Amino acid sequence: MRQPPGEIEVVDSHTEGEPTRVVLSGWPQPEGATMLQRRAVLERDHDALRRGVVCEPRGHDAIVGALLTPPVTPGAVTGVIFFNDVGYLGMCGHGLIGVVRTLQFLGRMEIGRVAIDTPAGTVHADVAQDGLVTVENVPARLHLADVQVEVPGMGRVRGDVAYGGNWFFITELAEPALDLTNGKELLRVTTAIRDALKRGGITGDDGALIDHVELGGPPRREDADGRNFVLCPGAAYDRSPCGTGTSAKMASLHARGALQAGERWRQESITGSLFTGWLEERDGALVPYIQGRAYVTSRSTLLFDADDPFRFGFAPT
Ligand code: PYC
Repeated sequence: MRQPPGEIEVVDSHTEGEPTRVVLSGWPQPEGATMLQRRAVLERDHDALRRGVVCEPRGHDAIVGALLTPPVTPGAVTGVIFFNDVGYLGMCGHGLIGVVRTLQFLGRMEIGRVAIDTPAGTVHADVAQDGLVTVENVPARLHLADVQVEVPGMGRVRGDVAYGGNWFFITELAEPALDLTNGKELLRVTTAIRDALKRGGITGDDGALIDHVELGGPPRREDADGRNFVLCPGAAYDRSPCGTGTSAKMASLHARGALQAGERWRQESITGSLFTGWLEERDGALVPYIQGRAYVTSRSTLLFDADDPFRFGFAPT
């Protein structure tokens, strides 16, 4: 483990309820010519810092961290590697909206469109005068339709495996209802599904772990088309409608003929917040767009006291 820094400067925000912690300084930059190489370095050498920034006692399991790195493609404004209570992500839709609002808050970005490098590829974000952010994500696709997985205590669950910057299993269950008061039960059943997918060897491309499970259901808001509950890779659920999850969901709907290119899909989250999404067909790929809002909530300095036995955090589950 490298010598830890004494201080890490961060800006916190939330995007439609889901928190993002952007690391501005104090974290040693990972080496690597590509974002994937840099993420591998973080996984290998910097995992204690990941826990120290997002896990308890400084954070909690719903926080997504975002380490800013120098860009790797010409014209990109920054690179970003997202991380959470258990590891590192390919892309993060809510997190990207948080990053651009943070850059704007810091005076590092104007209104308009920017390119940002992520391990999943280069994405774009457009910030409007009123703060609405539109993310142009990496291409999304349906990978496996109507997969069946045997889940202990639940029987056979059928769903789609789709990619939207992360890997998702997308399904609907008769119960529990997609209600915040059922949060613990929803976490239990989606975790059981995720474990069963792993046991059953059901994966994304090249054996990629399906680490997000997305339950869909009817909307409660009049301006929404569907409501969701999304289990994130660790112990938390997404408080926002999940940008990469909405991208994957739209690819699944599109493959079933239930969403045309350009048609709006308004995705409500378990907390009642909303993303508006749509797909664009480009060179044989489906490019998802996600619109939402983020708000900066604090700017602070995390202190790493060498005598603190919990300075590198811990994940309770
Ligand atoms: O918005 O893509 C997203 C996301 C992934 C995990 C948490 N949020």
